[in-house]
Amino acid sequence: MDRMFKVVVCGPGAVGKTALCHRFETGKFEEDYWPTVGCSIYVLNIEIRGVDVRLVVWDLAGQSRYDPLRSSYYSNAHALILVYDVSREATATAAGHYFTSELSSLLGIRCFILVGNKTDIKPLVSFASGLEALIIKSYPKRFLHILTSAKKNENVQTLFRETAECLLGSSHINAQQSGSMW
Ligand SMILES: Nc1nc2c(ncn2[C@@H]2O[C@H](COP(=O)(O)OP(=O)(O)OP(=O)(O)O)[C@@H](O)[C@H]2O)c(=O)[nH]1
Ligand SMILES: [Mg+2]
Repeated sequence: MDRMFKVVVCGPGAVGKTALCHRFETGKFEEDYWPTVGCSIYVLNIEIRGVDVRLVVWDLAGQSRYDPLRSSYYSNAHALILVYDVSREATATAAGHYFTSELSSLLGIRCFILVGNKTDIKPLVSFASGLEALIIKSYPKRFLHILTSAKKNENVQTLFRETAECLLGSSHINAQQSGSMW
């Protein structure tokens, strides 16, 4: 194993954090909602141009009853993936609150990926520019915004591969500038 990184996936409840991890790991999608209890760990192995990258992904519970627990999970994270649901504007607002209260001043974050999930329900998102601007202020050179559908398996590979690329320091998001991609 060449390189190993800790990646934390967070965001409000029922936006599809677990579905994205599960889709990447197993290729499957679960229609039923089974809220994560505390935190689940996924170990995702990705090969990037001959380098084996192991992402140890901490998939955090988003329901508000877990708010007091979450801060303990962020320590030593290399990358953050913040997920909202493109079909529910309130989840972008909630993601903004997450960002301000928990994520804006973490140390050691090399890559920040904002994810709008559920594009199979609503293909474009019109309300996330404020959230983008907020995050870019704290992570100007390490930010990417990706739209996904765990259900249709759209951009899920891209999400985790770009995360691995960024962590290796070889991604365009590190080398040049932040931007949106979908
Ligand atoms: N249509 C659609 N539904 C999705 C998608 N991703 C997840 N879902 C559904 O949304 C619900 C919540 O998905 P989860 O992955 O459990 O959500 P979560 O963000 O992990 O939720 P917590 O663990 O409570 O924080 C489930 O019913 C999923 O089937 C998607 O891309 N499209
Ligand atoms: Mg979950």
